[in-house]
Amino acid sequence: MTEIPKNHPRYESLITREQIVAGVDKGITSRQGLLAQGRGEAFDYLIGERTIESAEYAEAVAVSLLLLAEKPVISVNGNAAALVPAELVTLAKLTGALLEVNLFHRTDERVKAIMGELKANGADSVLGENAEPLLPLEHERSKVERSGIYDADVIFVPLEDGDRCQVLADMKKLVIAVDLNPLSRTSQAAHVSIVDNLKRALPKMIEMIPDFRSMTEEDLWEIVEAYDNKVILIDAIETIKENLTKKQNEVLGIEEENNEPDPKDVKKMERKAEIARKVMMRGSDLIME
Ligand code: PTJ
Repeated sequence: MTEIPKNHPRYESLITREQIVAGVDKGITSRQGLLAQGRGEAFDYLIGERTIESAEYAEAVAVSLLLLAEKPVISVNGNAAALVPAELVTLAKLTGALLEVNLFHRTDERVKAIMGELKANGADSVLGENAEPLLPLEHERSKVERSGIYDADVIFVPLEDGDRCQVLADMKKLVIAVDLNPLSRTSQAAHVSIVDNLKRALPKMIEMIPDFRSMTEEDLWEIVEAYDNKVILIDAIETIKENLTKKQNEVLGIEEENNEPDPKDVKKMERKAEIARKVMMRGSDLIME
């Protein structure tokens, strides 16, 4: 592993690269996963390498759905296992979700390596080894376990490649995706698209859980019903546009008016049903039966 000095301006990003490379070395992450990480990095740069407010809202809705679900499953691929193995295990334990390895570049060795990594991080059991081609897809992602992803009502897919997300949605499952690219097929097909870096999204979701657990089911449903995924996608795209314009103005030497509200005046989105309703007064486009 290359030694990265803590004061390097791109420390976080470089450490993440090292984690992904280590994942490849351990047989967890595919070589294609390196390319996926590069694409993610580029979008993270455009988003501003921070959790935007709409992503935090999507994370809150995701937590609500996972707590409400009867059979939640967290689908794990090679990138997620390299970047956030402990957080995936914690999220599963706190929400009662099952963990299942599901890979695009599937080999038995990689499935076993990822299961081992999750177990080394505290998972009691991990599905994926006995997967069968149960999804209508022509590739290896079709292989899921009957008692896992196939039977799930809510599926959390941190990092995906698009078409399985659509298939799961067609099967009337609620899909939560984490993808830094708001234009990707995954983001467009998921019911809840978290446009954030996996490494920021998972800790934030875990931090929210104690508050959400003290809410009634009715309150959690209110949060879910008030949610409109299109608004979240539009906000992410708008953020990218704003960041690009800001950079363009910097290059052109155009001084911007300071329209930024004083941080003291910005009311943090409280994770409560009433606030969530006020933030996005839109009808739900989720399939809720
Ligand atoms: O482990 P496997 O065999 O299942 O393969 C996994 C990869 C990632 C190779 C496969 O799913 C793939 O090819 O994915 P894509 O099509 O490259 O899509 C990856 C998406 O994830 C892109 O839209 C990236 O912007 C996004 N992304 C990459 N890194 C992160 C990310 N989103 C959030 N957090 C990240 N760290």
